Amino acid sequence: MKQLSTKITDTFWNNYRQLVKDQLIPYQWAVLNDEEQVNIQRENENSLDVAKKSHAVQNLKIAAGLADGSFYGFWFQDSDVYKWLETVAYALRYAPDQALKQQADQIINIIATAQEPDGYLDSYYQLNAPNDKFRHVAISHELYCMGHYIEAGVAYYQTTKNQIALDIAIKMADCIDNHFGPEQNKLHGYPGHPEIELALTKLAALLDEPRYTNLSKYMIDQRGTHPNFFTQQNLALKQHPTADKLGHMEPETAYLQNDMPIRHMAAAEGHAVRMVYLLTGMAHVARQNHDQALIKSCQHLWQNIINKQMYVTGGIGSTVAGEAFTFDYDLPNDTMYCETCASCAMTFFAKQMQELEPNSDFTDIIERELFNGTISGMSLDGKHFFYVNPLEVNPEASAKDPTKSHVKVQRADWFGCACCPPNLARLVASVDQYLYTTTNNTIFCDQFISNTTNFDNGVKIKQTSQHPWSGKINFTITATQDNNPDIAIRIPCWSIDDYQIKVNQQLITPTLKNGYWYLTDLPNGTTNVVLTLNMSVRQTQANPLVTADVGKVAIERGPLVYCLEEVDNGPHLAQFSVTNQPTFATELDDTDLPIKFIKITTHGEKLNSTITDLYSANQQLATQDQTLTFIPYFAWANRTPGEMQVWINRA
Ligand code: FUB
Ligand code: ZN
Repeated sequence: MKQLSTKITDTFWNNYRQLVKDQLIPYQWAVLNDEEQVNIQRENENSLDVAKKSHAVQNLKIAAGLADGSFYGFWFQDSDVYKWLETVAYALRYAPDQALKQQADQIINIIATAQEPDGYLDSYYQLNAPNDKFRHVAISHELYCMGHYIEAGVAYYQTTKNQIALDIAIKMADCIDNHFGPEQNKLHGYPGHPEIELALTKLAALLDEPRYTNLSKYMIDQRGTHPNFFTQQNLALKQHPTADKLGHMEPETAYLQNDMPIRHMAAAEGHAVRMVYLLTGMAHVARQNHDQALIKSCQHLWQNIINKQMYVTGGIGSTVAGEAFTFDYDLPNDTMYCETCASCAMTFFAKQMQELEPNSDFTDIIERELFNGTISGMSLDGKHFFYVNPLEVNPEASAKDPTKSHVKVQRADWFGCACCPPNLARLVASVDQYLYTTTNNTIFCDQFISNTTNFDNGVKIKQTSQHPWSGKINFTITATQDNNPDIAIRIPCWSIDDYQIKVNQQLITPTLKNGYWYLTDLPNGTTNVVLTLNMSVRQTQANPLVTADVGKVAIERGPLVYCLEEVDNGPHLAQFSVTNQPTFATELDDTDLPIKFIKITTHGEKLNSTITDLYSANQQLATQDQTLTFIPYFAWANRTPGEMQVWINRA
């Protein structure tokens, strides 16, 4: 069974999707073409020289022989253009636009011209080190860039049937297949930055071509084997010093997820985006190949991440050092990384896990990512971005403590390493792909985002709600053929103890399977289902092993995580606490932000900081009443810059 067409009718998500279509796509295009004056932020104290411009389109034009000049920017700059193209592919599905399509067709023609006859394309190597292709793949990002093109080419072909877009992708995949694999004359390697693995599975699925799945599987299984491929390439580089322009990298590390075969890995490790892109590819290969052992590895690492290494916002990556996972329960709130790309990656991974075996464990996480950790990466004007998504910010610390220089208080115009904005853009533009999962006999309703969707067996589902502000979700399900599928509706973990379902106005007593309620024996005609979820404000606690959160709570309502901001509450948020048995009030925010949201208030306490001594023994610190105002985490940093805090003390 297949999801044929989806029209999103949701106020919350249509606002974001229009923002991507009307603001972000043209803005990003202007930036990629160096036509927009942007102030590019230094990522942290130790980052390389600040970039002055993107130059990403120009790099491709130069590689295509259509312009003069030299390569500029990060060596994986091509991927920014490809992610833009992928976003356009999705946006054209909900907002057809001939001029935009022409722009995309033109860049595809440039990309086709830049591609070498054997399918290779990487403007950095073509312009800077044409004899050193695939000689230093631990660092080079050639496979990462081509992976991003393949994803874009597949999506653009699916939308427009542009054959050139698909042919470029096929030629790239064939080029990689000709160079990598178990055969004697090929490289027995895999990329430093996973991405190609998941891209190949998408191409394999589109073309029904097992060769690409096999190549992806080969790279997954080669990782962490001996002799170590990167070590061998490093040795060979000594004979070809020109290929070493990108510097040296330890060849066998947790950072690169190649210190052991991935099937033996007990915990997610290393660079967070790399780890989770790899897992996304693994889950897809595991499904395509019915590889039970690989499924087990995916499940194991999934459990490790969501139970021990994930922030309440859905963020992953606890340290700036290597943009990486650290160890179980290490979730510091003010030094973390929580890269926007890593939350996007978790969404991709969760979707692949859901496709393997539907379970609300996966779709709950997709919801957490969609409503919190991903969209916090973009301002409400669609033109400013966070790379790092903190759970606690003190502007003075960001300015003066070098270990917090990556924790920004305001979103930036752009980045030298600009992976995050286009990643978020492609996710928002493709959010319709996360609403349903279909198996042979069941349609799983995974997310509560208003839409009308047609399935290939004549079933139509219309979902309407004011979610995430209201918990009442209406489903109108129309079936017109015999042998109707079951309809399974997710009961989110945050409402599992208190929800109500009515079918054609009749209250029913539901039983759940893997977090879903099943409507079986769907009759022809129309069935109305009303799901009412519990939208009470929740005080969420962390496992006591998370030292950063001991004695604290996070405020949540429905799928949203909330936070305190200085602009509403005044400074010194660390002195604030919620009372033992707080009552929460909810009301519509009356500021003039472009998104209307529900804010939460409660009467809390603040430590009275009249004490002047740094330390004072045996004194009870006085407290004063303090109204606490919480706003959704995704909306923070859209007003006067200041402190922000997700976890708050409990009195
Ligand atoms: O290396 C390419 C991208 O740059 C990664 O995915 C991000 O984490 C950033 O390091
Ligand atoms: Zn990123």
